[in-house]
Amino acid sequence: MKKHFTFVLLLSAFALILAACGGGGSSTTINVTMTDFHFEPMEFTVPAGEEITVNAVNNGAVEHEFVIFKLGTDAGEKFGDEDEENIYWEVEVMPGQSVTTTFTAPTEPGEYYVTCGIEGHLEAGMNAKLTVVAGD
Ligand SMILES: [Cu+2]
Repeated sequence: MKKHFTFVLLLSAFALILAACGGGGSSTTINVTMTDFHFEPMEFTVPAGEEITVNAVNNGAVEHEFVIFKLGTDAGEKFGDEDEENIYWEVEVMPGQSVTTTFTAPTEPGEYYVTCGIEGHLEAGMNAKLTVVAGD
């Protein structure tokens, strides 16, 4: 009897750990911290076509952006005017500020390129990846 109880406890603990890690699943919330010059975390997974809440915090000393590109496009080696047409969605956050906003995730599953559109920030390492997965 005691053994069985321990086993159930272990299973519950395992399930909790899986839930805490997200189990590799998608989330309708993106929590991102921007610094000079980095996104933390650098990978996000969201369900296709859902409304996504973005909580973006800029802990840096300069303005930053979270720019999602259309599927199959990226900014190349630097962000320029020619990249504007490839932007799917973006938000800007002033230094020391935080912004909560929403956008609708793309309906097409895939890996979407994310960068900061402020000059020089892409080159400094501000890029990330948004993975869109098919919903239920
Ligand atoms: Cu930036």
